[in-house]
Amino acid sequence: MNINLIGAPTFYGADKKGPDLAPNKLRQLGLLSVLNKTHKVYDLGNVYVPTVSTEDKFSDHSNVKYYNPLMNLNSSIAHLVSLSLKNNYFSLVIGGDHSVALGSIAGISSVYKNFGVVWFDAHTDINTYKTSPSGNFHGMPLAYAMGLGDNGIENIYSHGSPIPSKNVFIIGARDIDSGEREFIKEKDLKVYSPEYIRKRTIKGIFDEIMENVKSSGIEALHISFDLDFLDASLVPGTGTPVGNGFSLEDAKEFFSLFASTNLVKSMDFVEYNVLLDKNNVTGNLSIDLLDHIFNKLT
Ligand code: DIR
Ligand code: MN
Ligand code: MN
Ligand code: MN
Repeated sequence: MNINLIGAPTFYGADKKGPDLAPNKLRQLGLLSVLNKTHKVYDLGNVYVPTVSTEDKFSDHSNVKYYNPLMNLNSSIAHLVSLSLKNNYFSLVIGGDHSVALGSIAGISSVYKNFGVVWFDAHTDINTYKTSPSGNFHGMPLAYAMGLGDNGIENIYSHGSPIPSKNVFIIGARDIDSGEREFIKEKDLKVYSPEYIRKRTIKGIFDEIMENVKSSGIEALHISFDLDFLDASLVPGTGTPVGNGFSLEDAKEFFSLFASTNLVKSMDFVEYNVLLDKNNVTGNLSIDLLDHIFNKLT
């Protein structure tokens, strides 16, 4: 297939430097040659992110850091993702922190009427400005994508619309804030905890999700992969690592299964913090995982 590679070099959503360096670092570590093994890759470069001083982080919104630059970045991402999908190109967005997923989802929503989001993460990222304990945008993108909190998806991209909560599947969450727990209950969100996954097996979870996908008539899937889905011991180079997570083999098993559906049209790979990494272990692991994923996708 044809792939558009889109770098989204920001740390603003995490308020911790390092993820902004990830797209170029992954290119250095061989990302293009891995993708080119089985696909034709067009590297569109990195989307422009303006420099904003730390004193100005709350200047656009009293509860959300770097609100305007992140909404603008997401608007650009949405535009590129939309163009990619309309031309039948796979969209691969390399963060950056997880705030950039809002742009992907907004872009997809302008092309597919009924699509699903599979969110691999130790967190659920469904805080709003009202519930967020940190004010960090990377804890909020799924909420914005579902139309919770401020206008998010409706504002950043004129053709985008909120994704219904029944089309969202969150895999691996184990560090969930109290406001997020309320949303999960209220919206009856499908959140698969490590305990539940281990009990039901990875294939069992996949089958459960695919039953929902089929009964909802979902025509495309977006995978949003936060590196902290993996166990903290495996990923020193991520900003908010959490224990009781998954192995690289677990992640590969999930990806092989989702790839086999032929429904995956786009992906985010986020939260690789280059400055926190030790001897490139997280960087090299990322390349290994991306190699596996894109070998399976056809
Ligand atoms: C926490 C941490 N739930 C917050 N979130 C994330 O700040 O909202 N860490 N996404 O990766
Ligand atoms: Mn996340
Ligand atoms: Mn996370
Ligand atoms: Mn946390």
